[in-house]
Amino acid sequence: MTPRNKAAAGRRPKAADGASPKQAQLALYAEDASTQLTTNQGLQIPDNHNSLKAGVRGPTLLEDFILREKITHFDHERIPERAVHARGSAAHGYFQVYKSMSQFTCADFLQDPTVKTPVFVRFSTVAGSRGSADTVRDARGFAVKFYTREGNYDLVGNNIPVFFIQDAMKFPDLIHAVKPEPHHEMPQAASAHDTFWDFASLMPETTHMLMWAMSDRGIPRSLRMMEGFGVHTFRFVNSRGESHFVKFHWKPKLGVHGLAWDEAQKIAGKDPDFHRRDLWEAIEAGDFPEWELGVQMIPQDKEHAYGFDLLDPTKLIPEELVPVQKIGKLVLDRNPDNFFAETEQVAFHPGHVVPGIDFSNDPLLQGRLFSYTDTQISRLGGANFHELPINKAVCPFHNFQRDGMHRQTISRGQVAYEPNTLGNGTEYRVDGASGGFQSYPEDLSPPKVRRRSPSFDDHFTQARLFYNSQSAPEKEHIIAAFRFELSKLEVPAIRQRMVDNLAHVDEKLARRVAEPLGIGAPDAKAAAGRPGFRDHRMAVEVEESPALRMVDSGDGSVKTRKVAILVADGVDSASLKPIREAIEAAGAQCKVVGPRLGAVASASKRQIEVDVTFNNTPSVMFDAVLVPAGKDGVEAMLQMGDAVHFVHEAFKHCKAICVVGEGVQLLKGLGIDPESSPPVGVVMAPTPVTNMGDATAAQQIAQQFVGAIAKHRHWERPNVDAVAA
Ligand code: HDE
Repeated sequence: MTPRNKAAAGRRPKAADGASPKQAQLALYAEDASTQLTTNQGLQIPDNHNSLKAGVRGPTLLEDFILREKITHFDHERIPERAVHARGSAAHGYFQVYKSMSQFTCADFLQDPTVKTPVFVRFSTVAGSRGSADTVRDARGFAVKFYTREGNYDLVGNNIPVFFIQDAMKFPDLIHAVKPEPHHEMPQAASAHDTFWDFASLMPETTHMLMWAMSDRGIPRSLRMMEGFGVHTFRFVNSRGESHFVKFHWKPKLGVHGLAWDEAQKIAGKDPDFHRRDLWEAIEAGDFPEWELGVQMIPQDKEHAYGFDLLDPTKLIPEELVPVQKIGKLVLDRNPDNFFAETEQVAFHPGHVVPGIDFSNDPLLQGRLFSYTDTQISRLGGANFHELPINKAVCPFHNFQRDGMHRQTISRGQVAYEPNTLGNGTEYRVDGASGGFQSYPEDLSPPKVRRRSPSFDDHFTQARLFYNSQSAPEKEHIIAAFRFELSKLEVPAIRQRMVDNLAHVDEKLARRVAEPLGIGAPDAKAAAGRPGFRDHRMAVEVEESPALRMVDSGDGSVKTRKVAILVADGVDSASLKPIREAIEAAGAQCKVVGPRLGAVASASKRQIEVDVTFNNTPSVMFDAVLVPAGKDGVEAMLQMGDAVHFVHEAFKHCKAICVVGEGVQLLKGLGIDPESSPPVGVVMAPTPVTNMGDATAAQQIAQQFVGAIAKHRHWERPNVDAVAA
């Protein structure tokens, strides 16, 4: 064990030390590294370097069962990756309700505020393979497994509250269109290719989710800084059998933040594990990510009170119409012990529900209820995947399902059927009289039809609502993202169809998107004439919803933000100290970035330890940059392309920057006049402060910098596109 692993292992709860029921259960399956090697049958292995041969230079003998066992196991180490959401990262934690929700649902885990329900949460991208990069433009999965006392409940959601399609029938088409193209398997983990936009442009019901995917929601800064949504309308049912429709929301404590697109693409190369690492490191450091569970509830008899259909998964319920009530919190406080056993083998399913939570007739949800068990059977090699430790319920479970691949349970006795009298000697019958999960007895008198409801026929009003609700820079990001994606298409007719559709969201948006694409002006009429087009406009109930934008979200704290402190021989260490202390006191994390590992010498000949280099950890790994004073140090950095690029790139990506004294020289070339007021998000400390005789002035500078970091990004910073970085 490395010292770090040892420390982590020491910290992790074992079965006996008050761990959650799930941790206690998992501990039964855990094993620690051992110094002795055996075969799978327990036979000690005498030599783990040499196979059994006929003479030292002779051929290997078939008899070598030790070699065969080892190679055979290796040959079968891989399982199929998930058909979608293959790339994921997960963590353990708990959920705690704030107060009893018994008025609305009888779900046991939503009753008692003193109960901590263990959870396992897996975040994912959708389109990419298991080894693809984290920061690609995509929706993110947000799947929560609650190990409740009534069985497992899975809330299998996304970070976008609506979906591309309205009916499960179209899911395989959608996924085939977005995945790498079948003839050459390109591009990986990207929607910027012809087949995706061909499909999207022919299916205007995708428009609303496209707006979200092209916004900064598609490139989250961190898994810890994104919202989650159950997407579909579900039902809460209370003990009197009364039903409320419910939409689920996860609201992150750290706010909702995105990357710059240029930054996201660079990170995909510099650190493809960016989100996975960020989640892992935050939990290891004790900065446990936290979300609040929010619900929007609608009484059963108000089902038709809104202009949109609650069953349509391309629609959200504006928070201005139905407020989100926060009912509990989710905390992730423990990394998995083994990626494969936990993150890879976990099997979610929207049909894993508990009494008090039920489905709506959303046709996308209805299709999902079939798909998830089905897919696990091939992915996890049979019908017994519920017995895998990570999937196993913490409450007792029992039925007469038997046998199958990899069965673990040893079911005792003669009886494997119901009703029976032989099991325990008295008649045993399950007839619905003794509780358990009761489906909501919805009144249905349907004709059997294969048709879309006309109430699903407005494809643009909420896309427009989303667009209108964005701040000016966020609108620009959406336009830029559409331009990027559509510019990658080889077939101009697809670009044209797409902008024709966008004209139904917003004329100006469509025109701006079309400008650099080498196509004609957007033609709304042409779009309206195409098959599949539906624009039966619903009443506009909300014109603008501030809850849909990301700017200014969060509690204004800088907790866990990453700040780079640039150094070289000759920087002024005295000017760094008070600013660094203030940043760290506010909860941000500093790393000293220098030209080489080891240490540099400050102007006053103090040693400054370097954590990472300009070259191995570039500016895209940080949220903010601090450039100290010190003539010689700054001179040295000006000679280093990587150091200059670091600052220019951070500027281009609208990050908070603090330059002290001569450090301002590193902004040279950005057209910034040190004498005039600095650009938004840039804090300039005048030279006297660098001498740091004046502690109050230093404090003020530090506080300004912390304030700038808390804003996350200064998207309104002008002319960043002109920066060559
Ligand atoms: Fe999924 N989805 N999905 N999905 N989905 C899967 O199940 C599917 C949909 C979501 O971390 C698969 O175990 C169909 C919406 C997440 O393990 C598969 C339809 C939402 C995850 C599947 C949808 C999701 C999956 C692949 C349309 C947001 C990852 C592997 C009818 C509410 C869970 C697996 C994890 C995974 C099918 C639509 C979220 C193939 C058929 C809408 C977060 O069964």
